[in-house]
Parts: sequence; C-alpha cells; structure tokens
Amino acid sequence: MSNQSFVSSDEIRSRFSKAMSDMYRQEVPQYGTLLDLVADINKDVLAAQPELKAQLERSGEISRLGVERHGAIRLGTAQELSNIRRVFGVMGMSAVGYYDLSVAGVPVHSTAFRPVHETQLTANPFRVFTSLLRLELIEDEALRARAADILARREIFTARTLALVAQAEQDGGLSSADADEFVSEALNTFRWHAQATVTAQTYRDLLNAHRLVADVVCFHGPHINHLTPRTLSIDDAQVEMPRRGISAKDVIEGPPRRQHPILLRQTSFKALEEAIAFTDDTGATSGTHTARFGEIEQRGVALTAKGRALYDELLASVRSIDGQGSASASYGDRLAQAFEAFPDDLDAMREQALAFFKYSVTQAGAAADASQTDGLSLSALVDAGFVKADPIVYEDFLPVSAAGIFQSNLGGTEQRSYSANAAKSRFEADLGASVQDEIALYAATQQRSIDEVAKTFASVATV
Ligand code: OOG
Ligand code: NI
Repeated sequence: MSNQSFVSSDEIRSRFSKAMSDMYRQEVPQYGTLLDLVADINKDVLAAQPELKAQLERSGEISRLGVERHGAIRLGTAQELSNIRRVFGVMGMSAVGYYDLSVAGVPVHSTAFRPVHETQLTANPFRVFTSLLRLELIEDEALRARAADILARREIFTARTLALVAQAEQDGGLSSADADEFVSEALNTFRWHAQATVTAQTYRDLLNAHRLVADVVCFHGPHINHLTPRTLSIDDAQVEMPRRGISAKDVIEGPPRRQHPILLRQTSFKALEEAIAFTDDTGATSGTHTARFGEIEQRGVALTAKGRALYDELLASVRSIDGQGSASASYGDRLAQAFEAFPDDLDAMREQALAFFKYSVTQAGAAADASQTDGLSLSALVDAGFVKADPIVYEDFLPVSAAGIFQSNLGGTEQRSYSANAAKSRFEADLGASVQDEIALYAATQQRSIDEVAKTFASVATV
C-alpha cells in the first residue's frame, strides 16, 4: 500500500478528539455548558486584546484554540498502558513527562500523551493525562490480590481496535476509511459504563482502600473522566461558571493571575454522583459513583528548567505554610505575594532565560539592510525590532495542580499519604517506551525557530 492513500496522524488525532468531545457532550451535558462558556469568553478576550490576538495569530494558536482539549484516564495494568501507547501512537501522540502522584496521596503515576512537534501541535494539540494504578501502594495484601485478579480478566480494547493498531504499525498508516473505523472502535475504550463488573461489597472494599482504586478496578474500562477546553481568561471563567449554574472549585490551581501567564492554571467543577449497578443488584442495591467532572484551563508560556525551579520554589513556599495547600483561606493572597519574585515581563523572562520563545523575522527585519543588522546578537535583533520573540505555550501538566484536581474530584474528604516514591523506570518498563523530556522538546522548538532566523541573520547562529 502506498503512503498516498494514508491520512496523516494529525488528521486521525483531530477526528478522534472531535469524536471524544461529541461523546462526552452527550454523556455529560455540563461539559457542553463549559464549551459554550469558554467560547464566549475567548471571543470577548480576543476582541478586547488585539495584541494577544496578533500574537496568537503569529504562533498559529488561534486556529487550534477552538478545538483544543485535554482529557484524563486511569488505567489498571501494564498491558493496558502499553496498548494505550500504541493506540495513541496511531494518532501521533507520544508519552511526555513523568508525574508521581503518590506524594499527594493518590496511588498512581502518570504521563501525558500528546503531539510533540510544533507543526503537529498547531494542527491539533489533543492530549490525554494517563495514570497507572500502583496497586503495590495498597496495604491490604488480600485486597491487592483481589484487585489484580479483577483487572487481569478485563480487556479494555475491542479486538478490532487492536487489529487496526497492528495494521497501522505495520503499514505505516491508515486509509481514511480505516481511520474512521479506528476512531469509532477506539472510542469504546473511553465510554462510561453504568454497569460495574463487581459486587456492591467488592466495590465498597476497594473504595475504602482508596476511592481511586474503586474507580479503576470496578468498571469495564477507563472512562474518560474529564475533557478540558482552553480559555484565554480563567479568572473570567471562574466567575462565569456559577452564573451558568456550575459550581466551581474554590481556588484556581497553579500560578497566580499575571499580566503574562506562565505554565497552566486550572479550575474544575466537582465530579457528578452517577447511578451505577453492581453485579449482585436486585434493584435495591443500586449504588452511585463519583468520577467524572469538568475542567477549564488557561495556558501560559513554557518555562526553562531555571524558570520551573523558581516556580516550584515559590509555590512550595506558599503551600507549606500551614500544610493545607490551596485549601487555606489566605492562599490566594499569599500566592500572589510570593510570585512577585517571578518577573511578569516577557523581556525580563527572556533575558533571564526563565521561559522559552519562538523567534521570527519581522517585516522591518526583512526590509533592513545588512549594515543595520551585521553582527547583531539575537537579543539585539529583538531589541531593534528586527526579530520578534513570542512565548512558546506550555503543553504539559503540573503535578501539584493535578493532585489538587484529583483530590477535589474523587469525592470524599479523607486525605491519605504514601511514602513518596517515584518509580519512573518501572513506569517506563510498563509503558514499553521511555517518556520524553518536555523541557528538551521546548528547547528544540525554540532552537528550530532560531535556526530559521539564522537564514536571514547569520550572526544569531553563533549565540
Ligand atoms: C487526572 C487529573 C490531572 C490535570 O489537568 O491536571 C489532570 C485525573 O483525575 O485522572 O487532568
Ligand atoms: Ni485535567
């Protein structure tokens, strides 16, 4: 079969993301409300901030904004994780980053499947935060064995999904018709199942070990638990949610409000309490389960290792004060105060190498004659207006924020703690691949833009 007959992995990802969004909108009507709300806010922000609009146009982000989503799933076994890697691989998504959530009392570790190259990201940045249950963190040995046994008996992929994955891997792609079939088959893995696979008693036992264990183990598959649109103003979204009948969580996770957003800020509404049936149901023992919720995010500039270290240090200084993290009453004020130490100015962030930027030659730069630009460094060219530096958007997640999202959405109020122990190499062995380093990906994107500028201004290549 020749390559000409294949659709691109970008196209498959776009079709899948849309199908997932349509399914979740049907399943969780509040998600539709969030989409409408975000679309309205984004329209207003773009109208009110022409400078931001121009920047999003230069970076190509304007075209992806309306379809931009991330979702999350929680898997039970190594085999499920390695197969999901293959499924997402067909859509041009790779595992990026390692997140240890055990530090936050959630017995999982995670990665984000996402496209990695800027051209793929512009086409459609669809990402899925994917967690793997760490049964070894559950103390009760008998319960652990029971959970492992239940998980070993389920198959979360349809046979046709796996056959199409194998075909795509072998042939190097899928035809348009096969891609459509792949999308509709793969979607089944992410569906909600109101019918649990266990008895009411087993559900309760697992719930008592940790609510997340029950969520992962008791169902046919890893239902998508939220799908998140991207807003240009999370503060406006936070105010607008209750106006549209949605109760938002109390605080926005992540950095404080700034003139120039960094990393990621998120808010969510609490998980729905949904009716489920157990295998021993007679009608009288029907239960409920809380797993699925809604979330909105605002994305800012990606930070360098240096910028990220400063972010982590400032955030930790605020969260550790009373041990309550973002639940504390004065949290917002203290956060804003601590972050005064993080420059809120794009030039300063660039000059201090705190953030990543995409460089491009301006009209003035293209028109300039050599005598004006000869020997100028990259930053001198930026200062002179011959080169533009636009922030590179952060495409990943934040473990502390993710933990806050997990906590507020599992239902229940109990806090657990596990002796913190990251197990990245174990995760990679289960995944069947290594996870990519997100900082290296941003650095590569920045460098490609500098290489492009160097075609016009050779002097930047030596920086
Ligand atoms: C994942 C929570 C993490 C985010 O946006 O940080 C996440 C989960 O609850 O399974 O989606
Ligand atoms: Ni999320």
